[in-house]
Amino acid sequence: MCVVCGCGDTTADLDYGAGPARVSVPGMSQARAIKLEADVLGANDRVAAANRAHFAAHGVTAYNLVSSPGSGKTTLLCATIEYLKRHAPALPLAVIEGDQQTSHDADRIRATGASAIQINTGKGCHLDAPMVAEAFARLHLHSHAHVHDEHAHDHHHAESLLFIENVGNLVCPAMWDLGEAAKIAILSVTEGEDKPLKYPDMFAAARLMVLNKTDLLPHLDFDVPQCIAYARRVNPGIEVLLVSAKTGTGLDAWVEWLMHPPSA
Ligand SMILES: Nc1nc2c(ncn2[C@@H]2O[C@H](COP(=O)(O)OP(=O)(O)O)[C@@H](O)[C@H]2O)c(=O)[nH]1
Ligand SMILES: [Mg+2]
Repeated sequence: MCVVCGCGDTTADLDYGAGPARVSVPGMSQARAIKLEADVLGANDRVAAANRAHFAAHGVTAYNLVSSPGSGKTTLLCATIEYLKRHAPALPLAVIEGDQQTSHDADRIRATGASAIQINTGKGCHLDAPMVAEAFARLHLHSHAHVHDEHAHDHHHAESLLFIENVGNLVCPAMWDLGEAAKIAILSVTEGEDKPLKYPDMFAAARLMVLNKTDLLPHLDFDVPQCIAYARRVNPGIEVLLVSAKTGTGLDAWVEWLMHPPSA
């Protein structure tokens, strides 16, 4: 007899996502949990839609970078900004940084010369659309003079870029729409190829999976084709790029992807 719940089975695995709410909240019924989630996400999604319209009106292509802590989001952003400074110096760009505490990452971005706003979420484990709306209002990205060249009305070519680095974890940011053109999941090869299967919501929500730290592959057992197969099992349409933010390998294709945002 199991001493915790009194059931007879002491070996069966536990699944707290099997109920209709897909989540267990102590002290709350499944029906109440569903209602609460619908209310909160509904409020968020209305602001996300306004963000999306606001970005479009200003020619801003926004990307929501999601990953576990330490996969290399900030390092990749710094490398991307340096790359763009060399190859597209006139392209306006800015960064919104999300972390529970500190402005370390915004400071790292500002050191490249780019504008950055830090959002500290306190106990929060993800950014939400109202936070991004408030941060965007502080950036001057939306007040830049539009360049009406041959690309100005070409919706397949980004006029300006907004990078949103979400709070590092592979769970919470998955279901929060910030108004981005795409979520981009960064997975470093030190994390293990099974992460898309273990955290399927994140990889299902992402348009692109970037495998980072490929410079370390010679030292690891990480199976790249297996990882891509796992990611496509949860999201058959997911695109994949391999990069090393440290050495610059793969940055050409990465920037090419960013500059030609996927259609909705
Ligand atoms: N070897 C290697 N290390 C990297 C690479 N990208 C990031 N790192 C390191 O990984 C650590 C975490 O990077 P950071 O950008 O802070 O990750 P974040 O938490 O996702 O923003 C730092 O020590 C980086 O120097 C890479 O491509 N190769
Ligand atoms: Mg970071």
